[in-house]
Amino acid sequence: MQRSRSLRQALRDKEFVRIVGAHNALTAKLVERNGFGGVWASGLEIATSHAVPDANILTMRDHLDASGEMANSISIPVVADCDTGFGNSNNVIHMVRKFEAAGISAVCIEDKRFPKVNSFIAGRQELAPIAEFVGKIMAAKNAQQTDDFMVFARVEALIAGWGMDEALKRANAYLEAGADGIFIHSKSKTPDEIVGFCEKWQKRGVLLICPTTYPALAEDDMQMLGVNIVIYANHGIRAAIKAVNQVLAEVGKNGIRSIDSKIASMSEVFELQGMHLMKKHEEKYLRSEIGSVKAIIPAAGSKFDDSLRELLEDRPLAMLDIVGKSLIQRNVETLNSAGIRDVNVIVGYKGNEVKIEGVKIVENPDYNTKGLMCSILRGAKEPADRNIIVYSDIVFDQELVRKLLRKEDDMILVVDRTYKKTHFRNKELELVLTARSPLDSVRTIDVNQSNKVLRIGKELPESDAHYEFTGIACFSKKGLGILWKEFENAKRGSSTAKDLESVSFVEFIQYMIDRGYCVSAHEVAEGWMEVHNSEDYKKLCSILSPEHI
Ligand code: SPV
Ligand code: MG
Repeated sequence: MQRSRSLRQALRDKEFVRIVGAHNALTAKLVERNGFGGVWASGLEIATSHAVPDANILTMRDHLDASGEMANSISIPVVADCDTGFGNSNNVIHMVRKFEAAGISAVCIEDKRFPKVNSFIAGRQELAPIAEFVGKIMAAKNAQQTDDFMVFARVEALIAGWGMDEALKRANAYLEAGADGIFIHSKSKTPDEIVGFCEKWQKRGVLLICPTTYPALAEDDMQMLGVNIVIYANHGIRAAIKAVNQVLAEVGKNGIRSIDSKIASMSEVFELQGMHLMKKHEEKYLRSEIGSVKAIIPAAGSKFDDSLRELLEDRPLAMLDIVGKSLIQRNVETLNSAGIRDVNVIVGYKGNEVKIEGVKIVENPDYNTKGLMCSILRGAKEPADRNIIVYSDIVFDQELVRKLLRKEDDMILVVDRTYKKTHFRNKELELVLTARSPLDSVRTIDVNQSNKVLRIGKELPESDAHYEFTGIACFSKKGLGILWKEFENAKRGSSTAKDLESVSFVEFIQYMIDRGYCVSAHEVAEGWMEVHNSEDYKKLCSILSPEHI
């Protein structure tokens, strides 16, 4: 239901509507969250938020901007406090068109002379002649475009000290001129004056009150007196002033060490901003030349080299601390800086210890019985245009990722030609034989020649191998789809489906090659390192320590 219709409908349904003052989108959102029926775009609050007097110092544009932002951020009705209408009837016509177009449900104008001053300020409280204000109401009603938009007329006779009869006379005249409701204002410290008005008014039309100075009047009594809308006009901003002052005073004295429990959490702040929704939009709409990109990091396994045992007592390898930052955090940051936001981490062994923000965690409870291939496929649901798979025990630089993303082949493995120089690493390497030999030179350029993987695996004899697989691969949407399909077909067709579930990534890649699929090799000689054992670990820490950098 449209917002303006919902306010009119609520009044038609004889609902008692509570509206609360706000001065911007954030405060309007807080009003909505607390279950109120609408927002009062308060002139006092908007002026205060600009640190100027509530005395028509701000322009109509200032009020319109603030009220429009409020309407834009919430779905409950906004009633805009439009002071005296920002001028004469001509200004009122312009005002109604603008406020209605901005999604405001109702405007309220008051029968004081321009420039007005806030009703609680002693001294100058000049009333406009009745005829002049009646003209404004007629102008406003004729200017509105939709039937549901409402114009409320505010009677300031009690504020100005002109007495009850004058207040009733004015209220009647404004209702007759077409006002959709009368806002009767009082600055009395007790409810008596308003009660007196209500009794004489006898429910002649929609009635609004603003009990700032007479808070003792209970809502039940208001309803019995025929009040339809109560305006709690300024409690939000007064709460904010007090809370901000208290917190800042404490911060001034003691710093921020023990302040967190007294302020909103950052996640609450992001929630109010709508960050969650923005992230969803990003996934859907933020596209680059290469289309959408997803990263998959299988980090479920429980195996690691004995030399790392001491460092990994309470955590999986992905959480290995490298100079104050976990291995996985470093990799996620690298992927993010290469423009990849959709990062999926598959966890299993000590999965609860994988604490990292901004990624999707995918659980693999079968990490003990199922192999790497199963883990990867868990994270590969809903493939993107390009899908990067990265082992969790390596680090790499963003340039490598960027280059890889520029390649168009459907299945690409990043292979390193320098492995022979480092093969003392005492590790079973995943070796690779390709159709073309490595670029056999120290200095070389990437000529973007494609090379085809012929064989891959730990069993490949070193004498036959050209490269080592780095643990980084890239699949197009089509390539990943084929991988999925072949895995499912193999499971279905094979009498050894159980073995298939424990298959490693490179074992399945060899299976794909054997079935005639083309897997390309992207050759590198730098840009990545593994953390296989404590030697690797120490080397990496020294490279990444601030002194080294
Ligand atoms: C406002 O909130 O700006 C009002 C109500 O007009 S009052 O401050 O009570 O006049
Ligand atoms: Mg006001």
